[in-house]
Amino acid sequence: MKLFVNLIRNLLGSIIAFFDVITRGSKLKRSPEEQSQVIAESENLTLYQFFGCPFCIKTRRAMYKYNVPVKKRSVSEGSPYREELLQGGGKVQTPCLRIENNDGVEWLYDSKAIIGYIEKRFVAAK
Ligand SMILES: N[C@@H](CCC(=O)N[C@@H](CS)C(=O)NCC(=O)O)C(=O)O
Repeated sequence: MKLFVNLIRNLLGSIIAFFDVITRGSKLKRSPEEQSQVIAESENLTLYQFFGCPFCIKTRRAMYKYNVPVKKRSVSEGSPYREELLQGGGKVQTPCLRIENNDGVEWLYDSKAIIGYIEKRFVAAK
């Protein structure tokens, strides 16, 4: 039963992910200097996610649109990043953004909160 549910979930996720890719618009354009700065700052960000999770797709879509290249870690069953997320953030819920800054590490859950953070840090203020 669990296998069947996972199969359906992955199938639906793949269909959504496919439509996500073919309906993506263009990326936000910045000057080369500004984009280099964004790339450097996003080194400290990691998105813990599932490929087919609709909330993760929404979050990845926003990151693509805002041209913020955040590295991704899949937390599917058996992945070591699953345990990393559980230990660090406290629960296996995706998406979760790991933010490393001078004060330490913050684990930000919820697609809306993550997109808001990306907008505030990389779009609104620039
Ligand atoms: N409100 C959350 C919902 C996230 C959510 O439900 N994610 C699912 C995967 S699609 C999940 O991690 N479920 C496991 C759980 O909540 O424990 C968001 O927008 O990020």
